[in-house]
Amino acid sequence: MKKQVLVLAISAVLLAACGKKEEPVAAPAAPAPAAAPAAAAGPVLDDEKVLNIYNWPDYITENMIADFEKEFGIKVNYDTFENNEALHAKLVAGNSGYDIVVPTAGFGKKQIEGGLYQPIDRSKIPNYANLDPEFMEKIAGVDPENKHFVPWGWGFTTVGINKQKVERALGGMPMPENAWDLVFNPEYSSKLRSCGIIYLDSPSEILPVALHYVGKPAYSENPEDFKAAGEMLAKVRKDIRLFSSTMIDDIAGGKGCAFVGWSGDINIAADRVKETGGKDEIVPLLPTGGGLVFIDTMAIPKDAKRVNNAHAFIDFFLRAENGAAMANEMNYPTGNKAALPMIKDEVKDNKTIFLSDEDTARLIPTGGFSTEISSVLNATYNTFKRGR
Ligand code: SPD
Repeated sequence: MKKQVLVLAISAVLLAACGKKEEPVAAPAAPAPAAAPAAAAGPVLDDEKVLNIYNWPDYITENMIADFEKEFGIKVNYDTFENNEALHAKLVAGNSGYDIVVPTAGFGKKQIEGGLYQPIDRSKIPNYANLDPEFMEKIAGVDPENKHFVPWGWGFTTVGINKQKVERALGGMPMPENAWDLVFNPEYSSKLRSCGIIYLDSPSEILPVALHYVGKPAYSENPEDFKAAGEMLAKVRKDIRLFSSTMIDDIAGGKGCAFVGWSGDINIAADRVKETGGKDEIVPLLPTGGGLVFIDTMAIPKDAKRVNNAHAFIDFFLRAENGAAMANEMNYPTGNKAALPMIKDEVKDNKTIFLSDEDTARLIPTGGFSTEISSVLNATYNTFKRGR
């Protein structure tokens, strides 16, 4: 597949984001003619030179915040959350103090519907034009007309392995055809128990892939499906060493050999092992049973106080060079089409960052659970994690 269109290719699997077909989204608004002189003079900023951002851990390039602070004279307070549930609780409680938060699009659909975000003002974001319109069309599946969400990064939840450790632990048993067997099938997980299995720690991360593995819709709304997923998970519970949504150091430090984790994070751990001269190969696998797509997005909470500063940061993030840095440094592409020529060949050629057509076709589309099924989702996960 041509590298330049790899980001576009992912679009095909994102379509089912909310199970309905959306009208094509209008091309991003071009900056109004009158905006040109203002842009040259710099964006409008709030009197208070502060910006509070709430994002996932290990999800921003090294210099992004410092560069923004220097250029705009704004002090950025940057906090992190480990799962969508934690972000959701903050938003629902209100007065979070954050000016930009980074929900996963499918999960964030109900936050839009609940009025927790204010619309983005595209006239304040000239670099919005850098975004790939086809990619934005897919986000419109959860955010009609792209009113609230601006892409941060995307990837997929998958099985990662420490190849040498897994091979040793399997002791001659061949790798399964479907990599999910390593973490969901007791025949394999019982063998990997000794070298350590790590799972992401949240209901909305584990249940979609577990549901899919047992042949149910990843975002099922049927309590019976959760029962089936819960029964499967109960059988492997004793083999899981650690639940963590910040597993990069644990992977690189050898605390586990098989992981249910995010593609980019597993690649970051792989880079870290190489940088420190480690010999083990850390690999995010591309399961024949599919990885689960996610798209994380920037949004402005409805009660945000520094809305102009938030727009200035979103515009800064959407610069082509910053989009490229997200892929080059963090192993997460961003939906920024203008960034593609600046992405390093070694990153473009990594088939676990920019997937082949065949692997793309196998991805499980992104989505979200309704508020109604949340109690079943949480109860299934908590019962599994408690182990009884
Ligand atoms: N290093 C953090 C990467 C954040 C990934 N967000 C994943 C959301 C999946 N539902």
